[in-house]
Amino acid sequence: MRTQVTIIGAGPAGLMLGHLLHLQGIEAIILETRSRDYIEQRVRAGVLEQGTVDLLNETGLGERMAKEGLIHQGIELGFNRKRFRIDMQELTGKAVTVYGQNEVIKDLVKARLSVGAAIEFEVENVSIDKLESELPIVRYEKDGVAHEVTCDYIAGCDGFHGVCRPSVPKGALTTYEQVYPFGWLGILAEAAPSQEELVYMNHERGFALFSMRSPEVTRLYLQCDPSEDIKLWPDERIWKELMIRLESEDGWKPNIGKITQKSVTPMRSFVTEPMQYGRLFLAGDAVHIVPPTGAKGMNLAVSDVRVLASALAAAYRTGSQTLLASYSDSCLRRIWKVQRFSWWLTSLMHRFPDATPFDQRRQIAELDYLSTSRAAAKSLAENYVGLPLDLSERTIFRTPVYS
Ligand code: RFL
Ligand code: PHB
Repeated sequence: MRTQVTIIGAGPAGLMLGHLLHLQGIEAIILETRSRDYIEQRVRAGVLEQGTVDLLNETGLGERMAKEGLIHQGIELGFNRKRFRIDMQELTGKAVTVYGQNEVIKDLVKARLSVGAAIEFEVENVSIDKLESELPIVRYEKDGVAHEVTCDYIAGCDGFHGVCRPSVPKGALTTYEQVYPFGWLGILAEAAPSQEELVYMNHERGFALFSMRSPEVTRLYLQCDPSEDIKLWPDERIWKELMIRLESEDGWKPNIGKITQKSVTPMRSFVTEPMQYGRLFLAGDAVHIVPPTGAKGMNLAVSDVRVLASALAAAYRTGSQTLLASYSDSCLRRIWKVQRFSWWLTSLMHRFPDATPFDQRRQIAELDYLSTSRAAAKSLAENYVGLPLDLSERTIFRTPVYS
């Protein structure tokens, strides 16, 4: 089979890339190891930056999000059983939208299938070859039958455990990584959110997060050991711990309901550079991971493929590879800022096992500063709602421009 772009992975990166390429008249096939049902039910991220929301709206995918998404103009942070609010709307003029990643996936899959564009689910043994040539090859099996796709470009959107990044010859990529000594135990509960905005709580027993998915469903997280055995956490233990960590002086606490999903996620910061090798372009979790504290993973995946789609479109339109050649540098500059923010918020809100009393006092002082300084609150807010994506940005050093 011959196509223009082979996209490996039907997560937010792969599906959004397929959608953007389709709008440019570029043909692509998406290969995915899991079933449609699996990727549409997989519970993951929930917070969309304004830029992600704008892109979904501008490309015709915003209808259900407009009805079911919850617009959040602020978030709350807490320490010492007190909460304070960061008014993102007032500080930046922007907001975020709470809409499950799996809902975005459903909208993207539906849009793609409705125009008859290809997604192959439940493929096996995917491999990539001839990355340095102008016609790279992708091989896979489906229902026991071997297939070979020849294409112009391969997009490696196959997540952290995918095959694309490990297929690049050793020495061509450099990895930067930090693994955290904790993870998140996350639950979904059939309980109405007890307040409208998210609460990030620093507690001496560990971080806790109050979030939501809909007016009927609360999403909650607890800092835990990265290898925590979920079997040791019956529902009663989870609720007891959540109440201890979240309950605040004013009496606020989450509503309790039936737990419908439970999982433990370890946390890491990870970047591989560059994001290109020959005709292979890596995007999303395949090339970078952020700890979930800043709610950035899905948004970064979407912003990568936005840059990649415009570079591919330029290559097909003009024959010039210039934008493709600068894809990695353009993305990495923003990715590292988002890495910095995600690491900073993670470091601020979690208890580290080796933290000294000095470290803890410093954390509390920083939270106190955030709650009293407009400059500090604004810095948090502008990162949380999403840094601008400057598609024309090319130079690293220039006169500072502050907005
Ligand atoms: P994905 O979503 O992992 O998709 C990769 C897809 O590739 C498939 N695949 C393959 N397909 C073909 N061949 C192979 N050999 C393949 N190997 C793998 C996989 O089945 C999968 O379908 O990566 P993508 O598209 O880069 O998207 C990244 C996001 O999913 C991820 O960053 C976010 O979910 C991270 N994240 C959050 N991001 C946010 O923006 N806001 C949040 O609030 C947020 N919260 C979270 C999160 C991630 C979490 N977990 C579980 C990791 C909360 C959690 C708990
Ligand atoms: C979520 O609702 O899943 C969520 C919200 C905020 C985060 C991370 C995850 O920072």
